[in-house]
Amino acid sequence: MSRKKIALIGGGQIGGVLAQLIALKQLGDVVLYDVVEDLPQGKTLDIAEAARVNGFDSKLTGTNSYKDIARADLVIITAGLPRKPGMSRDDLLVTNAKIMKSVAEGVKEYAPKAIAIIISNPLDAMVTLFKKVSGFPANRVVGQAGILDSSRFSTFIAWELGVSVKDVNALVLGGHGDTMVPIVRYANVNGIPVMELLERKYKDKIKAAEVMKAMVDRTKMAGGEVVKLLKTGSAFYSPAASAIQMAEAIINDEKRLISACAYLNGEFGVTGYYVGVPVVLGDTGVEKVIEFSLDQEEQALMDNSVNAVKKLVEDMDRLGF
Ligand code: TXD
Repeated sequence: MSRKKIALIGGGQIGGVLAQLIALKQLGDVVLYDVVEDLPQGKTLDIAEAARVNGFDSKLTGTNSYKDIARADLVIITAGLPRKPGMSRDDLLVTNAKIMKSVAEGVKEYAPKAIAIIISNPLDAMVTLFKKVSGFPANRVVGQAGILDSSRFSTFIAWELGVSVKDVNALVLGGHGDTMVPIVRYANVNGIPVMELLERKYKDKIKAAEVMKAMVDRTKMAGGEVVKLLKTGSAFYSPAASAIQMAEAIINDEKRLISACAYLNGEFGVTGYYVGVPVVLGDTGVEKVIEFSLDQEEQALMDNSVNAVKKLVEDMDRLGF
């Protein structure tokens, strides 16, 4: 059996970590594409030269030509600028939309059967644009945000409760922006509701609610917190790790139920937009969107987040993308 071919479009911070993780996990052979000359060649050479030490056989190729992504099974797209301190993800719209349009054209021409995972920001709009320009069916175009946002929320809960994050399940839905929706009601540690654990810890419902609100707020702002510290770019280790979980689910047909930016056809009251929702990921891409009942408050937060996504997509349309 030959290895899967995984094309990474964008060889910056996230692209580099993606290439390394794919090799370490032997998920497939990597083609790293970037517009900057020599950059992808240099990164892949560096990673490949550690093959003996890390013990992998994956092949890594760096390129500035779309021809080299021909017939890729999976394409992971990080092309585009990251935020600088003080910027919102939405501030990247115009620059990154131009880049995403050219990427979608390249992928459409050379890897028309691939499944595409989009990472570039503003995420929900970039996924929408890739789908529009590539003409790929909706199940083969998915965005990464929900795994990372959910992982951030889970991490803060684990720190607060002093338990292993491996036992924490906490889902974040909605757009990948400041309006994202951490689902508090179902957050649990091995099935035990987080709110109950907080109430027992603080012996005070109001204090427990305040602690949860602080974790929810930190989750929503977590990307910005890293940007502020790094000063020259945004988070890259955790977004790469999150996209790799999606790549593994697709390549190994794992049917993982995770939060991802998927096309909605009436689910959660939304039609015709890409938004973060629970999906089942397998070897055909998004196999199912999983719906569950939101309570009134959650639905209001979801509606607010969907409206923010709609506004961004409308702005993009108005700008002619
Ligand atoms: O969870 C998430 N979805 C995210 C998304 C979490 C964090 C950051 N996220 C976004 O990913 C971020 O806001 C950016 O839009 C992307 C990529 O972030 P990264 O940190 O990897 O940015 P870099 O290091 O600047 O890398 C971007 C690369 C860089 O090497 C450019 O030369 C390249 O993109 N680039 C292009 N590649 C291909 N084609 C074109 N046209 C192009 N233009 C620039």
